[in-house]
Amino acid sequence: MENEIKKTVFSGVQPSGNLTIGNYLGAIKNFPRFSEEYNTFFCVVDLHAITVRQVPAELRRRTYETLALYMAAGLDATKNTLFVQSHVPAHAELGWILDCYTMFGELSRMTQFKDKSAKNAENINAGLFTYPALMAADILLYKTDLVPVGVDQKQHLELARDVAMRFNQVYGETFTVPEPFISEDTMKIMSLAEPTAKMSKSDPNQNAVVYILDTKDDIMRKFKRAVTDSDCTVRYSPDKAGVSNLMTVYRAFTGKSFEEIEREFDGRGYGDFKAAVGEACADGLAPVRAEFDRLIADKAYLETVMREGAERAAYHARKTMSKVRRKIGFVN
Ligand code: ATP
Ligand code: LTN
Repeated sequence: MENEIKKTVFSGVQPSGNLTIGNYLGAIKNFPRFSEEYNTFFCVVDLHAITVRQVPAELRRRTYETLALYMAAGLDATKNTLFVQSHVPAHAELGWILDCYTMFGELSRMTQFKDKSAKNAENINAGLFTYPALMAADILLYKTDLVPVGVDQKQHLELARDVAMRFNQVYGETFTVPEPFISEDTMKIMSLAEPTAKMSKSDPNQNAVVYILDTKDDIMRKFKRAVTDSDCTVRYSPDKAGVSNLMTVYRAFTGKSFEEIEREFDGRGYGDFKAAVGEACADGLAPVRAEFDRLIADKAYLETVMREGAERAAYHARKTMSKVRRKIGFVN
């Protein structure tokens, strides 16, 4: 199963809120396709989540839920290393080391930092600032070749590449320089209320966001209310952000092309179209939800998965860390 010839995939999701169809279509749904041909690591990044204040009991619950959602979306725990970031202390350790090879100016340019600082003006902590160096550590610990993420993470990936190359230049070949894998068709799902902004799990407007675990009624209602425009034709176009976003969701759940969708709804109103998007989304998520309900009821099993995942991850992380320590000049 695991061997040296296979390339490595790593990705992470924060247990910082209820996961959205943006997280699902942009990231998690794409993960299982790598299971067979790659060594895969999928991590619940709880260290990242505390860059924004979390309620302890909720953080713990969401950590289980995120792991269960990984599996409900099709990740088999025997074929993928599924684990929780804080269970492998090497992440924090390499994170610190990479802080010392990441420039203040680089971190200042990160748009996620700027966005999150604006949203959390009362808590602009140092962790929020150095977040991308910890993310680079996650990736570089496992000699990762490919990182499947939504397009919002592209800038962080570029930073991880720069840090890896910088370190390699100083100390000789140490880290694999990773590539992003961004699925073109679902790279950015937009808010239903404000279709020019990313759909985000931390959006305070619940109607703007469809959660993976929403009921069918909620899903239908949210799509029904989604912001569109006054022109009433289902057509994909940059000046029709709301409709185009709904078409993107519909395409992702049905496999139909934009041309097919335009033909299907030719001469029909937005009412029909929105109901169809809601149906397709609810139907697509139903099996994920059913499997999630089954998994979340078995905490002991989830804990076994976490423990075994952390052991496997730690084994690989240890190898990288001993190399890094030696190169830097730490006494063994
Ligand atoms: P937050 O709202 O707390 O900033 P988030 O919803 O952006 O969180 P993350 O845990 O930061 O979620 O992201 C997990 C993965 O989901 C990342 O790969 C990210 O690129 C992807 N992702 C998040 N939102 C979207 C979206 N709207 N469209 C496509 N991909 C997304
Ligand atoms: N920064 C990511 C979550 C994340 C991640 C990673 C993604 C943390 N570490 C490593 C890919 C690889 C986010 O905010 N979506």
